[in-house]
Amino acid sequence: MFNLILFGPPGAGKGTQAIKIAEKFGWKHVSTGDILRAEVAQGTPLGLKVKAVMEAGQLVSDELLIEIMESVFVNNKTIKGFVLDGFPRTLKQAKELDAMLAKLGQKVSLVLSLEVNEEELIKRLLNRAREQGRKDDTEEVIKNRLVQYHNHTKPLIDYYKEQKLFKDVYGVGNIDEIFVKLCETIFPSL
Ligand code: B4P
Repeated sequence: MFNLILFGPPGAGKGTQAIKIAEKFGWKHVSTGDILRAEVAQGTPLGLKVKAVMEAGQLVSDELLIEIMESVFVNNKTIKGFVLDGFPRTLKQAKELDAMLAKLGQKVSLVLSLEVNEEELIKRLLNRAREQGRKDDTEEVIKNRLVQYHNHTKPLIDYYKEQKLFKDVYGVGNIDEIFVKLCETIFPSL
């Protein structure tokens, strides 16, 4: 089983590229952002719990995310591979992910990071706000999401570099060209 983590700040193109990668290799795309937004949209008890947190651009608690991911792994034991998009986002989540995978006799295969400058990130997310009206894409909330990324998620780079699992790809430019670079990084022989 190939366990790919697609990594990067908000707006880097994780969601965009994760869908394409999952389709190409027949892997399962798991976006914790999409899972949480679906819970909010359906008004489930979990959705009601996380709505305000997400709309403020804060991170949802590690405990809830770990519970969600445990059920993803339990329910998809026969899958060929995963593209994890938006998880892990904290060191605690990363360590729990290692433990969850170890229980299944698995480990993280590769962490691919999309490198995009902050000006471009803000431009993309404000553009998405105009197109899709996502509540966490306002200028103030975007700034908060970037602060959360710098404080809680960026430290994971060193965690994965130490394990020699981390690779980065320049994420500005044409979506299809970035996709080709990502595929070549996943399987250099392609
Ligand atoms: P996510 O849904 O993961 O949102 P995101 O980080 O903004 O990434 P996203 O996938 O949306 O952006 P993308 O780069 O694809 O998380 C939302 C919230 O959920 C978090 O703030 C948090 O509250 C909660 N959450 C989720 N996971 C969590 C976790 N593990 N722990 C705690 N909380 C969690 O795309 C951005 C835009 O750029 C799109 O409009 C796209 O079309 C465009 N784009 C993509 N590539 C482009 C390119 N090359 N050129 C131009 N535009 C491009």
